[in-house]
Amino acid sequence: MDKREFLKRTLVLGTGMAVAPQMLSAVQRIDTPSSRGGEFVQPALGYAFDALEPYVDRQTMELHYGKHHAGYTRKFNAALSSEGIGKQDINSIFKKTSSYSSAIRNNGGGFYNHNLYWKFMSPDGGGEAKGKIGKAIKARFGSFGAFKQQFASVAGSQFGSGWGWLIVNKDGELEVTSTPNQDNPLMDVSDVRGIPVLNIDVWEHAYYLNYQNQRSKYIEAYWNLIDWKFVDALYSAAIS
Ligand code: MN3
Repeated sequence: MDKREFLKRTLVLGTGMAVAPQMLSAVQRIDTPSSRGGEFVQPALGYAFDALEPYVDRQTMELHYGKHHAGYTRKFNAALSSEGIGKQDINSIFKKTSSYSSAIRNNGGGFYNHNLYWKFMSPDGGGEAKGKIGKAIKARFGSFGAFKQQFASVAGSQFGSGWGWLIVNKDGELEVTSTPNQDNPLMDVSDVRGIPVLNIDVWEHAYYLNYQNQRSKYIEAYWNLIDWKFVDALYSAAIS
C-alpha cells in the first residue's frame, strides 16, 4: 500500500464510510462531531457500570467514564472553541496534531482513545479472535497466543501512562505498538502510525482500584472482555 492509498483509507475510516452498516452509527459517533453545535459528544457506554465485573470493577468504570473521559471530552471541546478550530472529523485534527496546542493533543486523544476502549470491551466479549482479524492475527504473529503475548508485553512495558495498540500500518499489516499519555497512532506526532483496530488503556486510573500496581493482571483480564466483532469491523474497514 503506498502512502496516498494509506491516507485515503485512513480518511475513509475517519469518516466511517467503509464500515459494516451495523457498525456505522457507532463509528460515526466516535469520529464525527454531532450536529449539536458541532461539539464532540461522549458516546453512551452501551452497558452498565458493573457489567464488566469481575474484570473491571464498577467504581473504576464510574470514575473512568464519568469523570476522566467526560473531562477529556469537555476540555477538548473547550480547546477547539478557544483556538478557533472549526468542525471536522477527528482524524483531520489528529493529522495536524503537531500544529495544535497540547490541550488539543491531550484532550483530543483522551476523548477518542476512550471512545474506542469502551467499544472494545463487552460483557459478552472474550475468546479467540474470529473472522478476518482472526486469520490476519494468525498469519502475522503465528498464533493467537503469540499475538496475546506480544500485545501484553508492549502494553505492559509502556513507561508511565499510555496506551497499547494493534494497528494496521502503512504497509497494510498488523502491528503492535504503544503510545505515551493520550497520544494515538493517527496523530502525526506518533512514532508509529496506522489505523487503530484494538487498544488498551494502561493509565493507572484504568486498573488501580482493582489491581493496584499489577498492570499485568489487568492486561490478562482484558482478554475476557474484548469484543472481537467490533475489532473485526474496524480491521475490515481498514484493509478494504
Ligand atoms: Mn483512561
